[in-house]
Amino acid sequence: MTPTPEPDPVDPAPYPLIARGKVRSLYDLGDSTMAMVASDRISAFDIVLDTLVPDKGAVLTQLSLWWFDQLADLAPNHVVSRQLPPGAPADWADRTMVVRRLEMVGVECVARGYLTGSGIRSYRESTTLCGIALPPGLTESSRLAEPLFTPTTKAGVGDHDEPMTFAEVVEAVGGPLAEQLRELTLAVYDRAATIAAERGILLADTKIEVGRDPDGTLVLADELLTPDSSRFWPADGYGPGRVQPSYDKQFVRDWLTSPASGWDRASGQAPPPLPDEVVRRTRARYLEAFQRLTGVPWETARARSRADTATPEVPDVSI
Ligand code: Q0T
Repeated sequence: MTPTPEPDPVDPAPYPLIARGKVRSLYDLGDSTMAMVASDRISAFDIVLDTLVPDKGAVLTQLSLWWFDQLADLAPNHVVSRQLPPGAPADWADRTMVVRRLEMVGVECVARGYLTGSGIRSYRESTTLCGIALPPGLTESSRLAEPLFTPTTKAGVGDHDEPMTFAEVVEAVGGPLAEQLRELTLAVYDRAATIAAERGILLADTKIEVGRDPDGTLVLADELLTPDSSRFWPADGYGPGRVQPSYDKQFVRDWLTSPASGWDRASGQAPPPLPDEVVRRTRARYLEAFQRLTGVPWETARARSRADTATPEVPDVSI
């Protein structure tokens, strides 16, 4: 399978680059707006791989936009337009949103409904999570009695986010904002978990990025409720006491840790390129997650996105 071209960096860069994350980039469009462009890059074990997954950036962008619509009554979001900005490269189609520039909140806002990843590690060490005491007897993938706000610091590139207690969030941003962040994060989790459950998917946890507009209103930013920011588990086959298969990355992880890859995670070496078969199956999982959640097949959604975002024809008024 031929990977789609890298969306960024584009040479020559059409707009000034503001920020580059592992898989998304932000470009300055002026007037306090930015283009957020999602690449087809994929990470596994916290490493960005050399192999691209065709359409991943577009699928995750369209999924974020769908979630922003689903949650529009809970909070405003940073999306200004789905139109490609003038002069944008053709391969930005479907993977780009125009967003407003906000003052970002310096806390990673996480909600968890199940205990996994750093959550179960913290529980095993201290029976607590972000300073919250948990009952005994919980295990890997246990459902929590109620979803928890488990904020972390925003680490720099290469560093790991550290859990914060609620008191630490209060120290960092003040009591009123800390309360608002907890309330919004849990409201987003509750709504999304309900929608996902109706479609046979468990939302184990999610991380949201929150900004504030000039009057202080909280605004949902970045991507929302994608497999890169959240853990989605197939509901059938769920059971506590074991690690659940990842909806999207399981084929990648399985192959990288199998003898076939020849890669040793502990070696510090870059992982080898993924075989076409692993790329194809991983791409199919992203498309399946998109269709299961939104109810719309990916090809249909892409056709609609193209129709909605195409540069309008200038009417021909000449005689
Ligand atoms: C941001 C102001 O690194 C990041 O993104 C990489 C693409 C995270 N990040 C977000 C912002 C946003 C957003 N989203 C916004 N609406 N306004 N800053 C900056 N970095």
